[in-house]
Amino acid sequence: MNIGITVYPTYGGSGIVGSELGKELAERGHTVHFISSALPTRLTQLSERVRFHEVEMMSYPLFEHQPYTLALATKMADVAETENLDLLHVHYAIPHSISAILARESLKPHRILPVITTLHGTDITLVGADRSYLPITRYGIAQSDGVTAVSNHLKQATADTFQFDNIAVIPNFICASDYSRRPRAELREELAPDGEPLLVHVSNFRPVKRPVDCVEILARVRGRGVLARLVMVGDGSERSSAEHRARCLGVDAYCTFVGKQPRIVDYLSVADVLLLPSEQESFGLAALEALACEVPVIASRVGGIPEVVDDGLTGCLSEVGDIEKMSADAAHLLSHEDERREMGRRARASAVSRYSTDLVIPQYIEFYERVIAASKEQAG
Ligand code: GMT
Repeated sequence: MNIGITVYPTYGGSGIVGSELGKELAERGHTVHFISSALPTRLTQLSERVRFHEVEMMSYPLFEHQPYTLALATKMADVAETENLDLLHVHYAIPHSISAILARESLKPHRILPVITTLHGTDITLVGADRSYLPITRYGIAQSDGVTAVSNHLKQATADTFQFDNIAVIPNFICASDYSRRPRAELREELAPDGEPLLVHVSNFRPVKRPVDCVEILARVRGRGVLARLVMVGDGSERSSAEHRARCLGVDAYCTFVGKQPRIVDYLSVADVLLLPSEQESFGLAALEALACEVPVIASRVGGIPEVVDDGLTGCLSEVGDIEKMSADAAHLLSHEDERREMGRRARASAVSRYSTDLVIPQYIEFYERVIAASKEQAG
C-alpha cells in the first residue's frame, strides 16, 4: 500500500506513535509518505519506503495566523495524486482529520482517498471537548472513513462526548527488541553516584502530566528513610514549577532535570520505578515503554492506564493527586528489591505479550484493508 501519514512533528505521544507506525509499515513492504510541517522527530532516516513531504505555507500580511489546515489539505491532495496514495492516516483529530477530509473531497470523483483518524487523547478529552472545537471535532470524526482509538477508555470517552462509537481500538505498541533493559553502568553511576535507588519521570511536562507531584513524592519517599533520587526526563511549561518545588522542599540536590532526551530507553534501563501521576492519560505510552524495560510503574488510576498497568502486578495505581499513597508505594518498591525485580519481570512479559509491534501493526494493516475495500464498494 501507499500510505499518507500526518502527525504533529515535534511534540507528544501521537507523533511518536504515528512515526513508529510508519517505520514499521515500511519494514513490512509498504511505502509511507509523511505529510507534515516538519520532519517528525522520531524519523531519523528517510528511504525509498519512508518519504517526507513538507507542508509549504505562503505568508501574507493579511494572515495574522497562517491557515495551516488549508495548506496541509492542499499538500495531502497533491501527494495523493503524485504518489498514488491508497489512504490518508492522520494522528490527532484536530486539525488533521479536517484537512484530510478536505483533501479527499477535493479529489472526488476521480480519486478515492479514504481517511483514517486515530484519536490519541486530549484531541477528545481536552481540545475536542472544548466548545470552540467540539462541533468541528465531531464532524472530523464522523466524516472519517475509519476511526481508531488507542484504548477502550478513549473509545468510551469519544462515545460520551461525541455520541460516536464506530471506533476500532488499536493500542499503542512497542518494539520489544528496541525497548528492553540494558546495562548502562556509566549513566547509572552519573545519576546515582552513591548507588541510590532511582525514580524516573518521562513526559512533556504539561500541566496534565503533574510533574510537580513527582517532586512531592521524592520528598516523601526520602522522608520515609529511603534515600532515593529522581530523574526528570523531558521539558515543558511545568518544568520550572517542578524545579522550584524541589528547592522549596529541600530535595533539589537529589533531583536531576535532564531535559529532552533522544534515547529514553537508556534512562528506563537505569530506572527502578517510573512515576506517572498524570491527571489524564488515554493510554500512557511512557508507562508501556517502562514496563517493557522491566520498570514497575506508579501511576494515577485514570483514563487508559488501568488497561496497561495491572495494579499490584506490574505497578501500583492511585487516585489522581494521592501523593501520600504514591510515595508509600514507591518507598515500598524501592526498599524491597526482590519484589520489585519480580514485578519488573512480569511488567516486561505483560508489555511484550500484549503490545509488541508483531501483534499491533497487523491490526492497523487489516484495518486499512477493510476501510479501503469499504470505500471502493461505496464508490461503486
Ligand atoms: O497529550 C495528548 O493527548 C496528546 C498525545 C500526544 O500527542 O502526546 O498524547 C496522548 O497520546 C499518546 C499516544 O497515543 C498516549 O499514550 C497518551 O496517553 C495520550 N496523552 C493523554 O491522554 C494526556
